[in-house]
Amino acid sequence: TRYQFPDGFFWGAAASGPQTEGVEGKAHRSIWDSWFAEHPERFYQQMGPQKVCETYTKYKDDVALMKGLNFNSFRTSIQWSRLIADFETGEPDADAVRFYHAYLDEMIANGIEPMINLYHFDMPEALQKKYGGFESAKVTDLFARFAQTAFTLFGHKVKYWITFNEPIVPVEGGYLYDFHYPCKKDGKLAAQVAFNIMLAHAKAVQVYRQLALDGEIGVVLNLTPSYTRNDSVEDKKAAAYADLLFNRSFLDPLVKHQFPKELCEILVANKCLPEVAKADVDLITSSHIDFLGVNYYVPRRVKARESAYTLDYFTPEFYFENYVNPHGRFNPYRDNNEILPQAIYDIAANIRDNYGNIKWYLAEIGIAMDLESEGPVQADGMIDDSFRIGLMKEHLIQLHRAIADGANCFGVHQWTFIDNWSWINSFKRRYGFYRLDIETGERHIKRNGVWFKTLAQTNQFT
Ligand code: BGP
Repeated sequence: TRYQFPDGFFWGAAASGPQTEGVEGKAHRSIWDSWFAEHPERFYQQMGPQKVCETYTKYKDDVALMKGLNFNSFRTSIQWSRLIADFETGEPDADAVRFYHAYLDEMIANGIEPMINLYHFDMPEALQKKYGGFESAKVTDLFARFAQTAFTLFGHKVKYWITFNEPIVPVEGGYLYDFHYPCKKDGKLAAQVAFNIMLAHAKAVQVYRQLALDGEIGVVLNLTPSYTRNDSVEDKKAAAYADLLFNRSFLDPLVKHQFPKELCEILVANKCLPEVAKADVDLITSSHIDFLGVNYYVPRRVKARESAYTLDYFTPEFYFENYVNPHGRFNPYRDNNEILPQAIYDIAANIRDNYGNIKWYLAEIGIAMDLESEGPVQADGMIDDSFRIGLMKEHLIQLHRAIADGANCFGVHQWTFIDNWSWINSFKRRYGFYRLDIETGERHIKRNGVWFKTLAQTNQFT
């Protein structure tokens, strides 16, 4: 069978500033730079965001590699802690302005549409220390100022803006669990931060509308569907809770213009309702996005809670238990990563049926391979990730079917372009089209990169 995608379909990759640029020329530190400096032991092999793939100096060669893979689009992020010299006024740093202009110009000159995100987990250290980051409503204004600076500087060349990538992740990582700084484990604070992130998003969208630029603005959400053991009422309820807390918490306010009533009830019942001004709620629910980005990696498996909840503060797991599907298909290169291509179809159907069929793209799809750089290498020296090609195909077949059934999807970006540094996992899990040799900084194409090159050129695969 031949799977043909709609004309003008976006093909490319996603990455982020903090995971690729390196620290050279950077005006300020982000919480990742400072957390690593203070606690290197929290990071896999004690490798931090200091020496990553060094896009800051290698961007020209890298854009040539993108073009070599026939990308017509690419997402990265502008780092708040690089672009802005003065966080209170939003005044930019001259060197950062030069760098981002040069990088964007290079993409555009090579026929690659830049999609630019403003926040990829990277709160400036100074704002975390002074105000508690998004714990404070003040920082939502400073974010809007940063956004204004970025839109004003680059808004005539960037046509696709994204306010936040996976906004729920810093909430989970930093305020429910402990895989992002500041590791506070406080349900009420988590709800406050989530609300303030939505407020920051809405303020940035407002600024963008006021500037009346010729482009679009959206948000990227990780919409992991929840699947149950069986059709029992209890399990179905558990899945509905997981969906409410992890997906609808951001999706409903930002796309459907409403905070789910059930969510507010849960927050009240658990004494986690944040303090909010009516005007801020209205700003969030009246703001509208032009497109949605969706990240998908693995399905969530939940069941009704069977054991007692033991944490002394609120987390979503109060309402369900995660479990490993005994009949699941698993990624042999990464423990406990279930493979479920069908989830792509389910996500698409949900957006089509419940979210006004808003225009969306698959902003990250990634097949993780642990320690891949030590894995199967072919005689020509190329990493043999044909496993990844097979899985990409299976997921894309589901997307193709969804489009045939009316999904309003305009593109696919793989996570990621060149193996990049990934938060506390550092370089453990690899995802790139290109293998990065950490010692030398050299980039080597993998089998999947060769396959994608034809896909992006022909807009189809068999
Ligand atoms: C997404 C993030 C990316 C990237 C990816 C892989 O959630 O948007 O920034 O990190 O996941 O993550 P990991 O390396 O943790 O598997």
